[in-house]
Amino acid sequence: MRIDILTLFPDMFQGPFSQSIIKRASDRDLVNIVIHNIRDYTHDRHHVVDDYPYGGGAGMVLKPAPIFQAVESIKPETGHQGEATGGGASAAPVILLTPQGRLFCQGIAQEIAKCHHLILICGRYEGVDERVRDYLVTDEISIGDYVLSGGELAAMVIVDAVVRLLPGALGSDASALDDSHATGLLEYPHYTRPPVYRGWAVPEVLLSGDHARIAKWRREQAILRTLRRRPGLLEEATLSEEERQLISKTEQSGFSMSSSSEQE
Ligand code: 6GU
Repeated sequence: MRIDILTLFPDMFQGPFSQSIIKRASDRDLVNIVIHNIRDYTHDRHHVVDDYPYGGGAGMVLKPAPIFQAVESIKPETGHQGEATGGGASAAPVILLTPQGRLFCQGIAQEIAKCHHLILICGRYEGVDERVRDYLVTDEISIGDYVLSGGELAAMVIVDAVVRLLPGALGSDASALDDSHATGLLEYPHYTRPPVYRGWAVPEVLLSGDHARIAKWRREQAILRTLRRRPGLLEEATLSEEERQLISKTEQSGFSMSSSSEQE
């Protein structure tokens, strides 16, 4: 997968992208992340990227030309513009990171992880000239209902969530399957040695070696944790009849029953 990121602050990406999963995925050529400074696509002497808003008002607006030029210089380079793609592979999505975008979630991460090529534009200042939205961008994404100073941190969040889904990016491909949200549920509790720490014991079932019992316990814990912390998520989750009964019973008992650690 190739990811091009357009930003006015390329240095912000150096730390996060040179560590951990993203670093390993880059080293293994699972992903090629290319950071572009929007300022490099200006042609005037002072490399001006922003200007006053028409109609007045506070703040500056990112000019359209450098952003269009950056995207157009990337597309032919990667052979996606107007190219016959031989079925399936479509042009690279051009995603603007903005608080006005659709809300990012695991489903969108999975959708993006299927792309061969992706272009992310980090908005800044008061905004971006609307013609970038109207004639260049194919999607707008926000990472939550709060305002960041720019799209850079959002781009890092999205790249992290997407890259860890690429086959081979994690130590074991199984590890992403149980993640919180991957199943539509929050994750079950984890324990490691020692079996008793400061008098607090690991749930007995996990030491039993009975894999079927362990799987059942984990699934129940995931459901109960989701019910208590994020009940809205259960509306979308795929649950068995038995699991729906567990939920009703827990709700009827005023959430007091617990099959061990899920008491909070
Ligand atoms: Cl994508 N950008 C900015 N500036 N703020 C945000 C955001 C994006 N997502 C949430 N807040």
